[in-house]
Amino acid sequence: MFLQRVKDSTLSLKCISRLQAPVSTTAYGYQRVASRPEKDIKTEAAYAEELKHKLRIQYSRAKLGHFTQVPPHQENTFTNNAFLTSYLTRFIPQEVRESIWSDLTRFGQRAVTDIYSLGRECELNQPYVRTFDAWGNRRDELVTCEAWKRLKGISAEEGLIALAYEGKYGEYDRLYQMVKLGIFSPSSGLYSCPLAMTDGAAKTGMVSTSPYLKKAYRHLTSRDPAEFWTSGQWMTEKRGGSDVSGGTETVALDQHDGSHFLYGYKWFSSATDSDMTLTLASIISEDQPEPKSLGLAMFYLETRRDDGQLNGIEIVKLKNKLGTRQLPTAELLLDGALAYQVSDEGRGIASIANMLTITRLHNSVSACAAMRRILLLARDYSLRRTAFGQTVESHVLHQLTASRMEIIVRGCEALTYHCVRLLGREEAGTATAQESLVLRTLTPIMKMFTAKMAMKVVSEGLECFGGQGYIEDTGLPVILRDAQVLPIWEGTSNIMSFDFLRAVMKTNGEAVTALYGDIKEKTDNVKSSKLGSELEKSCVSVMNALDKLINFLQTNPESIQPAARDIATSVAYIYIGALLLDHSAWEGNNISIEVAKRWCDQQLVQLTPNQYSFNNRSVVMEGYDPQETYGPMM
Ligand code: UCC
Repeated sequence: MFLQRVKDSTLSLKCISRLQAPVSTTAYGYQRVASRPEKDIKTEAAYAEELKHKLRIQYSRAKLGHFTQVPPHQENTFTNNAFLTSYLTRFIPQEVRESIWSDLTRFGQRAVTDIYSLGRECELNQPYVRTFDAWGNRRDELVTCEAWKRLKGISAEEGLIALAYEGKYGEYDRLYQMVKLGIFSPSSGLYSCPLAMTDGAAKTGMVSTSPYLKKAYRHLTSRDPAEFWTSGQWMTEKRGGSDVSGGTETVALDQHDGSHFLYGYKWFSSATDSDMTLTLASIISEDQPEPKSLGLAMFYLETRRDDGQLNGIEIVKLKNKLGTRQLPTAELLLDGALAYQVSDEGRGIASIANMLTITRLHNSVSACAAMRRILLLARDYSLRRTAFGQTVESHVLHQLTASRMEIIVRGCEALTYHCVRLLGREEAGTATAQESLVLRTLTPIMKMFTAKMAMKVVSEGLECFGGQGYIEDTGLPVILRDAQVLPIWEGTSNIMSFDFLRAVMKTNGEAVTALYGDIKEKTDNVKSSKLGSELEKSCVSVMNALDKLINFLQTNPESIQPAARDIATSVAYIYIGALLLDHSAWEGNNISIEVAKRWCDQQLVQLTPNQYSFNNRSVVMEGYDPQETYGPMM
């Protein structure tokens, strides 16, 4: 009897193990159970169940089924980006390309292997502050994971800041650096954020005569991890995220030896572990306890003293953010932080604005990179995932949806890398006056437009994964959560729209003339190219839209404030149209022609004139009753 039972159970175990049928992999890697017909499996399963019942075996594996989903595979984000590689082939001379291409290709692979793992580790081991030790001593120790520290070293070794300042490739240095940063950004666990501010500070140091900033510049642009510094940009205070001049309360007490002690509260200090920072304060002295009306000055400070202690800084708390959780963003109390004035009094905002141009460019590079990342993942997944009997990529509606996303991303990449190219030319001294004006005018438009599109494309991208796009441990939702900072950080969309108007006003309209001339030149060149007749209609659409916009600006000065966002958005659509046409005339293949035509077929002018004079406040406030509010939201 006993022997019979052992024999039966051996049989049953064999049956169960046979249920784990061999799995084969298709060309695109999705798995299927290959060898046995469904009928046999059912028979064996039923037989095994019967045996288990008969032998009174209590334990059973949960019935999870045989199918598992295959995750998307990561592609080389450089070599597999058809638009960017074509763009660089066009604009970077062959001898420079030969020198940098292998580095970008290698880095593209690294970004989806070891760097990706480090970035993911930063998301899974988020920073925290150990405010006090067990004995009640104030420590303010910011604890970051090893991966975060390693990413700092990698940033130095890979020259992610240095590349822009080494002067090796002249006007192509910036493009090379920003392409590399774009590869790094979506894998970097948000280390791209401290790098943005570091780059901004390096640029400020490059153009400054201050010995403090000169010293900092050497560290910020170093390739040696032991020497490399990152910088913060502590601009935001409780009263003012956008209104910096009206909201900065920090004061700098003059020590009459060239130094100041800063007292204030910085409300959003990202990259709290930076080595130095640039910040703003009003100057006071013992004889002058109230700030003078001159306005803010810019200050340089190192975050730690020589003994390693924080420099008159207390980390009050780390922010509990929707995304970018890998990044330590803190509220900081400045309680006598030793700092050095590095701009004239009243020139603080104008000086820190140098930094803003760079950080806003980083914002756009990150926006493009986030969109490209989700598109590449969705593209790969569509080849592996089967629904309704077909792979997802073979459904025509999916193809159209994904192609629309691709066109938006190409438009954003065209605008962003065009601005990068102009910056590179400006820094190398080869830009024309018109190019510098165009760069100043397009920077806020680029920042606003790419950030907004990133939210749209990344959200749509998650939808390509169905429910999986909503599941945290796929590593997908973090892309959306992190992208939401892009329209907010470094100036919201409305502030960017006003910054565009600021550039126009400050140049008495010359900026608009420069943009007009630039767009006209591009479309004229396209019309006289080999593809002129094919692209003629799209060129006319761009110029008609531009004329309509300029006519509106000239005839509706009273509407310019409420229309600021629509104006900025229209400029983005029109300028990108010209860029894509220009590129398709150069490239000449069916895909780039289709992309350019489809872009220009959209409504390029986004003005809504009859909305500007309406009392829009009344729409918003209808139904608001202050008597029926029940205390602050906690
Ligand atoms: O709040 C934030 C935290 C968000 C959440 C963070 C979570 C972690 C994120 C990590 C992500 C990776 S971020 C901070 C957001 N705030 C800003 O970015 C500031 C937004 N505000 C602006 O951009 C404003 O437009 C200001 C502060 C730049 C300017 O305001 P004002 O006071 O009205 O300035 P003015 O008087 O118009 O300009 C002062 C001078 C002028 O120079 P001069 O005197 O020579 O005429 C301007 O021409 O500054 C010059 N200027 C510029 N120059 C102003 N803007 C620019 C510019 N963009 N480029 C060149």
